[in-house]
Order: sequence, then C-alpha cells, then structure tokens
Amino acid sequence: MEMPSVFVARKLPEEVLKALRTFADVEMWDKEDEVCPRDLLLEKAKTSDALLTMLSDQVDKELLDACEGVKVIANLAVGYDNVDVEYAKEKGIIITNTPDVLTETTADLTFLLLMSAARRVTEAAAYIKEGKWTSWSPMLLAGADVHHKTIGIVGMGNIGRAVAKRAKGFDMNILYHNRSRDTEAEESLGAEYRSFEDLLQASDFVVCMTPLTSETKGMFDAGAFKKMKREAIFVNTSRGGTVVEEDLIAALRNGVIAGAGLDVFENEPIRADHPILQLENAVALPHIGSATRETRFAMMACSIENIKQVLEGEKPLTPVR
Ligand code: 8YV
Repeated sequence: MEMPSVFVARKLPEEVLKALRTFADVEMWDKEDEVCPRDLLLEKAKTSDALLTMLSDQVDKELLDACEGVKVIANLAVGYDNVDVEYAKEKGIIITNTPDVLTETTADLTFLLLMSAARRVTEAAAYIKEGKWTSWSPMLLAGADVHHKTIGIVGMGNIGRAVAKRAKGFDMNILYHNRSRDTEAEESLGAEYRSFEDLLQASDFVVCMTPLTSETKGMFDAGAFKKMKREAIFVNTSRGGTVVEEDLIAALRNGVIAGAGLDVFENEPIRADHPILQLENAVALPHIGSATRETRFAMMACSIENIKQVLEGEKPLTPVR
C-alpha cells in the first residue's frame, strides 16, 4: 500500500526521521541554516498529505490555498502566529503545535536571561576575556539583586506559570497580568493580579510571556517603558512583535529602563549590526528558548505523533483550536 507523503520544511535529525518513515514517505528541505524556499513549500503543499513547518514558514492564505490534499500541518513550536488558523479551519486543514513539552525549558531560559541582565553576565564575560580584569574594586560590574525583588509576568499561561514557580524559589514578589485571572497561580504561587499599567509601575523585572496576537502586538512601546521603574529590567522570550523595538532601544539607550534580556526580535534573525547588539545593557540570544536536546526531540516527537494520528484518521494530540 502506498504510504502518505509528508514534507518537512527543515532538516530533522536522522533518528527522528526514522519514526516518520515508519508510516510516511518523507521529503525534506535539508539545508541546516536556510529557510525552506517559499516556492518549494508551495509546490510541496500541492502534492503532500501533511506538512511539518517551522515558525519561519508563513502558513498563510496563499500556502493554505496551495494545499490540495494536505490534512494536517504540524508547526514545530508552541506559538502559531505564523499560521492563519482561521483560514486553515475554513479549509478543513488541521493545525497542531507543540505545547507542554517546552514549558520548563523555556522558563529556564527566561530566568537565565533575567539573571544575566541583572548580574551583567555578558558584560562581565567580555570584560575578563578582553583582559580588562586587572584588579578588584568595590563597584566593579555591580548588578542588581534578583531575590526578594518584584517580578511582573505579562501572560500567565503555562510558561508564565513556570517562570512564576522559579521566581517563588527566589522569594520574589510575583505580579501578573493576563486576559483572565489565574486563581491557581494566585493560590499556589501567591501571584497577584495587576492591570498592565500597575504591573509596569511596580515591577523590578517585567517579563513578557504573552503570545503574539493583534491585541498584544506592540504593547511594549515608549509609553509602557516610561511607566516602568528606571531600574527595571525587561525580559522577552515570547515574541519580538509584542515590542516596538525602536522604543525599547531608545529606552535602553536613554536610561528610561536599566536593562533587557531578549531571546526574540521583531524581525528574526537579527544581524551583527543590529542596534540592540551595540547596547551594553541588553543581553541578546538567537531565539533559543526551547533549544535543549531533550526538548527539541520532544517537540519533534510531538509533531510527528500529531501527523501520524491525523493520517491514520485519529484525533491529533495537540491541535490548535
Ligand atoms: C522555538 C518557540 O524555539 O515554540 C515556540 O513558539 O518560539 C520556540 O520554542 C521555535 O519556535 C522553533 O520553531
């Protein structure tokens, strides 16, 4: 019997492909560092039964219209702001994502960025590497304490809650803002609900954990940074589009806020001449929130299981509703 065809838009490790090949004919864009060319993705959409896409692939109307026999598109990420979910629904194409498996890993990196910005880790690492460490002095590379400070989490989903759990371990005062109240986080973590403005004003660390939607796009703008404390550190591991990057750069440059830890940017990837990389008070990483071996394998396994379930006529594990 002929096996269904699956097109994978980025090179996957061989052991993962093996699982996919047990139930499908697999074709794959196999250049490690290059996004799958749009024309190829459009062409494969015509002939495949399933697609495995990345955040960098636009699953928009054009792509969905090109799908002739595609039953499922498994997006290798928890976020799906690259997907026109409503239009996929209209076309009867199932979209899946990879929630849960990356929650703790992304929360770890969020905390790492928060602490790196607070304790000026990248500056300090560069300082020692450049041979500048000639003596000890009382205020050399003095940063800010994290413990007992106030963290404000904007977006209390699974990852937000996992960040709050870590903050509790540091005896932090936890504030959050969300579309709806999270009574569980309030009871178990002592998190306090605040309006967006109140949270900005009261937090030492403002952490953006909200998905990118039409409501959250650009919510961290000049006005928001102005409301924050001058000592505040802004951390973003969700989506760069929630921030007006120009305003963030100006706020960091002009001392409106003290620092930032960023894993995501408005237009990724950013290049070495990006203004954010010229700032000493910003720690920047190349969107590696979920990038551990364990978690990336779990995300790939989740996507493959979703594809398998749908192609076998079953319900997917983690559909985007
Ligand atoms: C991934 C992410 O690193 O899951 C998401 O939404 O942003 C990250 O986990 C990335 O999206 C991989 O495609």
